[in-house]
Amino acid sequence: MKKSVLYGVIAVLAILVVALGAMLVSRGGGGGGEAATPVPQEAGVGQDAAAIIAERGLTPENVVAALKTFMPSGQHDPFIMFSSGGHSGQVHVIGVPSMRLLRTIGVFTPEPWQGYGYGDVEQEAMFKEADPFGENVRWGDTHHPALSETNAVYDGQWLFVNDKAQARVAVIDLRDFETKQLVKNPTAMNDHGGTFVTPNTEWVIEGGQYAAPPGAEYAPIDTYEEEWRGMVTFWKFDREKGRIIPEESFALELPPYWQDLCDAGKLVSEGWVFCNSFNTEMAVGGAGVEEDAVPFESGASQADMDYLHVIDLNKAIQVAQENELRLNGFNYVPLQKLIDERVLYFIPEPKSPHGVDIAPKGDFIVISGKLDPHVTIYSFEKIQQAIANEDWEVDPYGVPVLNFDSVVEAQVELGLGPLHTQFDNQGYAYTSLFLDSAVARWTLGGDYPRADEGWQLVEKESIHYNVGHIAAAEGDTAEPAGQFLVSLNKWSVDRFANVGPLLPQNFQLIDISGQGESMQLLYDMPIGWGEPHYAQIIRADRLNPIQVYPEIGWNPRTWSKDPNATEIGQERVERRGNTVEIWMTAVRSHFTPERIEIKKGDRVIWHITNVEQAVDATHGFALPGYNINLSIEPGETVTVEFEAVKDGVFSYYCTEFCSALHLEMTGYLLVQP
Ligand code: K7E
Ligand code: CUA
Repeated sequence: MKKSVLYGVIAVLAILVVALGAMLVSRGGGGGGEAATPVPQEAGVGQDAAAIIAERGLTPENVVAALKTFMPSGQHDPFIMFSSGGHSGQVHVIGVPSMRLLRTIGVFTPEPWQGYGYGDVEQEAMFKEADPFGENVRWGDTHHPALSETNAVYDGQWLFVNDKAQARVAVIDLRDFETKQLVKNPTAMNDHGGTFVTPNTEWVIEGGQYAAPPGAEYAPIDTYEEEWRGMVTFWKFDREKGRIIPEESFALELPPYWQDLCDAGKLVSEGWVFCNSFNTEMAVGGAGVEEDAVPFESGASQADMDYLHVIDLNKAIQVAQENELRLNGFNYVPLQKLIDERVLYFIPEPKSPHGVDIAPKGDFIVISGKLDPHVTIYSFEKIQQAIANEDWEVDPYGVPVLNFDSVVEAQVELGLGPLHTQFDNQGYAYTSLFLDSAVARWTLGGDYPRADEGWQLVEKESIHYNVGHIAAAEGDTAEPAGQFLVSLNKWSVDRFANVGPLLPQNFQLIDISGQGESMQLLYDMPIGWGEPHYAQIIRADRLNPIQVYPEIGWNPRTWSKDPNATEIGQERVERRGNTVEIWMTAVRSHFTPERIEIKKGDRVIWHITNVEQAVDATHGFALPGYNINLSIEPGETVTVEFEAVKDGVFSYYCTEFCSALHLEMTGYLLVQP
């Protein structure tokens, strides 16, 4: 719809609403304030917009909000959001502004619809390679998705995400939206400050969280200051291969402060990395059991300042290349080296900070102290000055601590519990306020469009409730798009129908497009799959995924034709000793072969090729009793391997309703005793 037409419709509807006058029940803003009207809908209310508005008691704001999010059937969203799935271990792909869930990407947790983690030999190998310390872990706690960037702008090619629980990083290919690699960090048990990418995606940053003895070894708690350590890891990403190269990656040994989020410098600050930390008090907990112990929540919150870690990445790379120390086989650069070679600096930051976010031009670093009502803004230029002037003291480990007053640019009082900041294209920054349950909008100084207004709070929009991250469209890049912001709220309390005591989280869509106008809450989306943390929103036209694999018999892992690709007419079953190998095709509406006779104890290698080239013509393959479940997209070849440990008759069948004769798309595996 053309903008002028859209505004025309909005105007007409608004006039109708006003004309209806006393018939209307005013219920506050567009979704904010009180709960939505409980009036049951009658299907027969008809085509008359004014009658529907009256019947439902909608306000003009409600109507405008509905128009702004509505996508007529067949129309696509202009933005796509990649949201962490929290402890679902997955990534979720959502259209903005319609807030329609487009798909789930299986990442750290098996996902049945995609046949992810149910027999595909290459996926099994991928999971095994990243198994933490030999355990078969099949879930993850995804926190921060990171889209690949070129010149600090999303390029739509790759997506990374971390698993906080097990310190793992995943590589997702945005050609087919599939997970292609999982890596386990051998130096740590858990992480948090990842993933973030450098402006050209050479490095994927994975910051640590809870300090521990390096390599997840044992050391007594009274050795905390000497033996326990924090870390930040830089994973080398090879764009050509589309893989992280562990042999070229490295970790930095850090003091046992609890490193939290990181962000990579860009443009003027390219080559530098910023990570914050809390518990620089080095509290060791123990409340409730140990005498005289102080619980973490107060022990880690005593000091007024913690340390922003400032890392010279180019120097770090150099030092890592010369470093010989390996921890569990992984390049691990000792803290003393970082001090001697001037890789690492600290800056005091108030108070138990959480988010660190770099402004679009790379010139300012914004810190939110959870226990401080301000955001603190540091100037990259001043940081460089302070380093050049050696304007520092040292921390107990000998790391230079730059003088706070020398590097701070501004502090803006926003409210209670500031956490994370995003940016738009109008000179505004946005910060989530957890305790206030609000999103604050404030102006950036420097040479941003609203610099003449100074660094100051403009307005706050209430959200429901307890916002963690916020995601603005391309709002952490060098070219923010503005327009929309999603507030990722932890609690929904009364926003949705009661579904029992485990409540969904609430994604609230906010319109931030108004020039000098207020933000407007547009839409609530319940999230019933785990607790998302961060999300990134990319312009849809930057993505260019395939719809059908390029050739029949494609292997999505190697991104080439599979040696076991099978064409129609080449299907066969071969036996070598007690190994049975099957080359099968799938097409609407049959598998070939449809009967396979083997013996108990046989080793089975089974290749299936979907020979379709039609868009959306996916076939599933379920083999009950053997825990095998595949999704074979058009053109794909998948291989499963198993031992026929159970005799009997097993019906394999297609799980995707692919045609009128889909139910006939089946066959028998006969396993002789
Ligand atoms: Cu604030 Cu893991 Cu980024 Cu949750 S984190 S909210
Ligand atoms: Cu193939 Cu149903």
